[in-house]
Amino acid sequence: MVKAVAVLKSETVNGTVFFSQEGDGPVQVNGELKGLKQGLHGFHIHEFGDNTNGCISAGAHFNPDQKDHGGPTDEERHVGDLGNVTANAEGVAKINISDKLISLCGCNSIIGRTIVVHADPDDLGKGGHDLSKMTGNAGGRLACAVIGLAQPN
Ligand SMILES: [Cu+2]
Ligand SMILES: [Zn+2]
Repeated sequence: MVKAVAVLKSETVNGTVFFSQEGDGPVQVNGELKGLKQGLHGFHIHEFGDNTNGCISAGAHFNPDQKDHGGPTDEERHVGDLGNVTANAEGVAKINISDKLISLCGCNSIIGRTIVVHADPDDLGKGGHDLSKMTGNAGGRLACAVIGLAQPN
């Protein structure tokens, strides 16, 4: 079992996201984010674990296979495309995702990269906007954090 964690903290949004993986199996992504506007918010792994210029220096979506942006269940997607999280009326988003493409080891490893939650919904590549096939047109980066290894226990 490999475990990882990311602690997000910005002026408005904060929370913790936990990752775990058994062997080559899917990665379980669990956690909670607070301080969001009610509704959908794009949720991705971005390429770099570089937050020197805030969330901007994390770069684009993690995309080792040079694909177009998509939704998590699509064949055509970035490895980092985890879709959306949904915030309730209190601004809390509970995260409970199982993803087969991201990994905590090997070529698709997300360790040392950045998790980002966005201001707007990710259109999963289907919105018809110029940015749909690149970013899902998910708007600004509200909060982010570098994903680090955690004690497996
Ligand atoms: Cu993103
Ligand atoms: Zn993407």
